Amino acid sequence: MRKIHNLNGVWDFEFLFKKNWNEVDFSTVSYPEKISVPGCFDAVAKYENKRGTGIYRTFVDCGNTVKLELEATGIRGEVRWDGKQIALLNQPYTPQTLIFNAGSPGKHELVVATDNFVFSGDDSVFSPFYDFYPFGGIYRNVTLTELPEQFIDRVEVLPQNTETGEVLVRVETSKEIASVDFLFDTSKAPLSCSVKDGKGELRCCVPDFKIWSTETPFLHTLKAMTGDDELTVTFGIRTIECKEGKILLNGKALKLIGWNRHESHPAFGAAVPEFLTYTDLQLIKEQGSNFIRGCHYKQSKNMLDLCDRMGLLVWEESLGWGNREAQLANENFRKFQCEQTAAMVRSSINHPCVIMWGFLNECASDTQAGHECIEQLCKTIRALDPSRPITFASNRQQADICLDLVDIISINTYPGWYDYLHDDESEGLERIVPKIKELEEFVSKPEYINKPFIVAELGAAAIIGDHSGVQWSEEYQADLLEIAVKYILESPRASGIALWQFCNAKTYNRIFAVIDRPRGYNNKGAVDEFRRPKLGWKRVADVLKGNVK
Ligand code: ADA
Repeated sequence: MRKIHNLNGVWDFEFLFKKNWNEVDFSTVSYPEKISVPGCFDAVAKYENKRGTGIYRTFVDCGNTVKLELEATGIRGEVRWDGKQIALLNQPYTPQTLIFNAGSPGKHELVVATDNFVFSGDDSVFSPFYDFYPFGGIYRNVTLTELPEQFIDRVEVLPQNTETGEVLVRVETSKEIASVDFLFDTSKAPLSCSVKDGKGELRCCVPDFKIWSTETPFLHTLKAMTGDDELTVTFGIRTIECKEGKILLNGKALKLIGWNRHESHPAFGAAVPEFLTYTDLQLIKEQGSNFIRGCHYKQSKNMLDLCDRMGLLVWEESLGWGNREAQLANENFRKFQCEQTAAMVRSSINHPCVIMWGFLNECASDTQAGHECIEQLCKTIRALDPSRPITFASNRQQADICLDLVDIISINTYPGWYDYLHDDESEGLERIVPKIKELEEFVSKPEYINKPFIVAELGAAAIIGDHSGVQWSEEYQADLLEIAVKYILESPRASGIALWQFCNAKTYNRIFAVIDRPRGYNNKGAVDEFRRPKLGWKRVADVLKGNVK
């Protein structure tokens, strides 16, 4: 039988200021402090805004074959087991799963070194020009599972048909397993699936199934069993398709109204705890919104589990921001993008809340290198999951040459904000509807008319307490959000909008931050960084509840 060790808790810790992870001499590390896992070391007051490497240590009583799951760590680093390096870490926000022999049963040392340095090379995974902060630490859950000799590695359930309850079950196991039994929560007897070279597949109908939808987010479970191992996964039965310019959930056209949300909080950095995630999602649900774009990286398992249960719809995208042509042409960068995007899809595939995959926010999608890179990413995703539409948020608008590759056209636009620098606020607000109409006309060209269209970002900053009525005031932000949401609700062409953004989020202190990111924050949240609502938050709620005409 497998034995699961939850490794969240207090670990030994040392911070090496200004040292990269690969400059660490592990023989001299003395762990003078303790720190929480999950957590970001640079959200702890002492290390706030400092760059360096955090070295984390814990001990685990285990042995033989184990699976270590690190849900997310800082920018770069390594994992060491009993003093030896067993893996490199270079995919922030991406789950790392390591299966290895832990040695004989007893106490073993686990060390994770993780830094928060960014650099601007063409193959860099997190560049200093990204508009969100590169936190360091072990900022999501850590578990270690002792596996039986023959084990089930993963189980995927892809819903196929909401009338019959048909699903496609895919299983991966260790090599010697010849068959796996499956039991749904509603089954009377198990079904058997044969396995060859560690892979098996079965199409079947879930008995007495119930549909997953935003109003009735019903979840099923599937238990996979073999020899002395078993693994249970949760899934939902729903379909998602794009047809004639619309997005259909369970065959019905959707209007997506919601928010871009960063996993960020002053007290926790990127290690947003489950209770806070729940409060965020509850606010969004209660507002009447139904959609979250998880910008701009893979979302935490806690967040997706909650959205599954609450019936919120998610656009999940892999890490990227404003990547330039030279990066998109760089082989290492492309390899990194494909690897982390594949890891995201494999990790989130069973979540019914995820209704579309994305990547590379605002990249150079007006270039040939962009076309090649996006084509590779689409191929990578479709090979793993043909069931969900693909999109990316473009800011190249009419100059974009990659829209042929995706299922949904998504465009970021900031009318009334970046295009407007006068002191008569009404002029700025007058720009919103014409701008969205201009984009709608563009996506109504014959080659795009059958693809759904989403406004993936639109918003304005507001400083809580500023009631001047001009840019940066709560009133200006509220008016701008109201105009955009009202228009999208009525528009026959647009399938939705992800407003920018749910909460204020920490970004870098550098040139553009001095000009338009006061306090080192992106202040376009409709709630501030502590989740205190601005006027715009309430105004969108009123629009969605029909209280504003
Ligand atoms: C871009 C980007 C966001 C954010 C936003 C802004 O559209 O995708 O991450 O930086 O602009 O606030 O300017």
